[in-house]
Amino acid sequence: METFFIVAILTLGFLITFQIAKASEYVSVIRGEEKSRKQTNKVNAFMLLIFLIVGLIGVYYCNEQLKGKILGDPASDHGVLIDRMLYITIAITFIVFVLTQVALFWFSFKYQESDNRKPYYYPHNNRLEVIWTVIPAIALTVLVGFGIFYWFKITGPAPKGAMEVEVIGSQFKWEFRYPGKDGIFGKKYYKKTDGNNPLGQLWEDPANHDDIYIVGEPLHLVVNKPVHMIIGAKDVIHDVGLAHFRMKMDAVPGTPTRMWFTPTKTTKEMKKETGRSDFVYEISCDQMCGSGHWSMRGEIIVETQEEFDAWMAQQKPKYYAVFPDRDPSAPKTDTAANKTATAAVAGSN
Ligand SMILES: [Cu+2]
Repeated sequence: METFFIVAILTLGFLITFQIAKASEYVSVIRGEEKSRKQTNKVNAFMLLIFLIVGLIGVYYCNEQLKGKILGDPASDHGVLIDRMLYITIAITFIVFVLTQVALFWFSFKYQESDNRKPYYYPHNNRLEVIWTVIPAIALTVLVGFGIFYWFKITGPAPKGAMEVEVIGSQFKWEFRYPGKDGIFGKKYYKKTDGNNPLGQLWEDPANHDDIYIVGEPLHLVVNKPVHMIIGAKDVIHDVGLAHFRMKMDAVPGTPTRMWFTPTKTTKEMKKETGRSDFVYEISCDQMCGSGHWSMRGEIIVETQEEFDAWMAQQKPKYYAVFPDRDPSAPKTDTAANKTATAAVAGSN
């Protein structure tokens, strides 16, 4: 039904255009070809001027309308740099945009066909060609240079003492892993991935025994402490989108990617700053990754070190969920099954 309407509308549009063209042809025959052409030319020149004025007012109006709807100040150190780069780019391109558009439409109006003026044939000028090639090339090189500089900073080595977090995307959720007290991520092997071991952790690696696995709950970060994200994916390409921090990085299966930044405002501070009691930092998927792409919205809580430590103290390593009998905080029951499981794990070590 929808296709039928689209075809009907397109056919109707074509017919109307065709009829108008035919009608104007008859009119020009009646009025005289030359006179009619000159008149159309005048109308077109005037319309171009109107287009320029309405267009510029439109640009200003859209800007005013959407001003308050952008995200507000960035909440990370790199975000400040990224925003600065964005505003410099917007400033330069805006000046070029206004100058070229005004020149384009004003010239079309001002130098429209006139009986008192003869067009001057001016096909080529090397100097002009060089000027309008070299100046944009230099401007773009500077802008791209900024981008590359920040890219290397963001994807380069994180400062010493940065918090490490693994962020894994899959259809359609985010999973997080902290390296635990030893600060080392245990080894993984994708073939070990199953319902009980979502990241494919190798339990024989002792570094895995204290790794904290989080799913379906917010990621916790510490304010003013750099965080180094090691990013991966299990199926298709996803993308870690952290709009409030102005950070973004593809999550690629089989190829870990990384980025680091320092959150500069706690969630509580952002609630105050935005005046929204329901404010949360969001992690989105910025890559169209399938039918449930929209549902890959996760949350991040930025808090003080004390709050983070208190939260972390409540988390249990995934290892203990898989081998409950090895959990030192669990009540000890010396059953036969328990002994067998312990022996099996000890054997695999
Ligand atoms: Cu995704």
